[in-house]
Amino acid sequence: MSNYIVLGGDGFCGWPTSLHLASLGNNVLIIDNLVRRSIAEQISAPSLTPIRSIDKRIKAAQKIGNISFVNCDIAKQSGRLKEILASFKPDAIVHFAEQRSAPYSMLGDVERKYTVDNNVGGTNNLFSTLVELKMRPHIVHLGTMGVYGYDDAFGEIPEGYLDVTIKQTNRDVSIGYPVNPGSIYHMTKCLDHTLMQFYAKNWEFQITDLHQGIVWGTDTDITKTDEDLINRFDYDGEYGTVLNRMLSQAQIGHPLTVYGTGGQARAFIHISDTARNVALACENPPNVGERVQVFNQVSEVHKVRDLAKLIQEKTGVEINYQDNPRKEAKENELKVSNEGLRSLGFEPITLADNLMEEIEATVVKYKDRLDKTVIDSNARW
Ligand code: USQ
Repeated sequence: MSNYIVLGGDGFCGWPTSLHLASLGNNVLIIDNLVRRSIAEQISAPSLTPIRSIDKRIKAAQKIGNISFVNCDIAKQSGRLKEILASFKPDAIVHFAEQRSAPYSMLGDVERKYTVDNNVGGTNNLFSTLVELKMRPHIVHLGTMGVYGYDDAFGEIPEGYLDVTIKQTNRDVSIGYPVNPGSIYHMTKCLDHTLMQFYAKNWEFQITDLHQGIVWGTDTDITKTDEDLINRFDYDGEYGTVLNRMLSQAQIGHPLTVYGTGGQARAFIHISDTARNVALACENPPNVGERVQVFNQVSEVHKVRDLAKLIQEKTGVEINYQDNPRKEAKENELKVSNEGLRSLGFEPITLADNLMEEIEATVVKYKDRLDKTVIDSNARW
């Protein structure tokens, strides 16, 4: 049994991951400031599923395993974070505690500053506090595929590092993949990565950065077992991710909101695989003194319009190709390696596994809670 802290363990990925880690017999402490809930209120876009209060969640989760919760803002409450770390003595810390919406980060001045201060400040506070405490738990950070940009300029996207030959010296070296963020949010994950390389080099931290694709689904085998464990489901213009959004739109006959031509190719992963892969990553740290270990946490690549067509075939709903509110390539090709996690036993769930029906059933069940007025995104860049 290991002691695991999950920063941001009340969120969409953090909650099912915390449950999974506890179900494996680990002692799990969730640290969260519940900001995802307050942002949802602020933008009037609560989860489609009626997620329970954190107290009710934790009470139900204790039937699954050893799991507890502390309210702390890691970006602002360094002193409190230090006390918690010193007393819990984690073997590994999973770091989800970041503002994770690209459109939200592009809404305006307040959101840009908040996203950078919260994400980069929180990551730095975590590492700096651990240096002070002379503690070196394995840090598993949730990064994003968006750090690479989404193109095939260098062929298949490798896991964090690119093998190149330096023209001037004719030497073969492995360098960090050139970053190419497409939003303030994605940029913070690039900054986090640089920060972590320094902490790994200077203070010999063992760090794994998981470059995750777009997560779809809502339930895992565990969240399904009890209504009090239900996971959040976002469909709004800022926090809903594309596949979940379109699946919910189809259920209410709302034309599918494809931005531009829908020629954007992106990598996808099911929420159950997020939870399982984080556990695999926790159990497999890099060696002390190694550079940051990067795994691409992705299952399959699809173009947005192909997903829309798939949903249209199943439901007959219209597709609305609308002006793209984002600055991104109209069309791109994408190939991604996921060799690292596969070598540890990852067997991806794919769209072909019929789990889209499960999401449809969830949407039908909570259809009355769906507010059409929050479907459109307010962000433009
Ligand atoms: N898109 C549409 N219609 C919509 C919503 C999105 O066509 O209604 C398009 C976007 O233009 C974009 C693609 O779908 O090309 C993906 O958009 P998204 O909102 O599903 O995902 P994104 O903003 O990239 O961010 C999400 C998560 C983020 C994570 C990232 C992984 O919110 O936390 O890091 O996916 S990745 O995209 O691989 O970088």
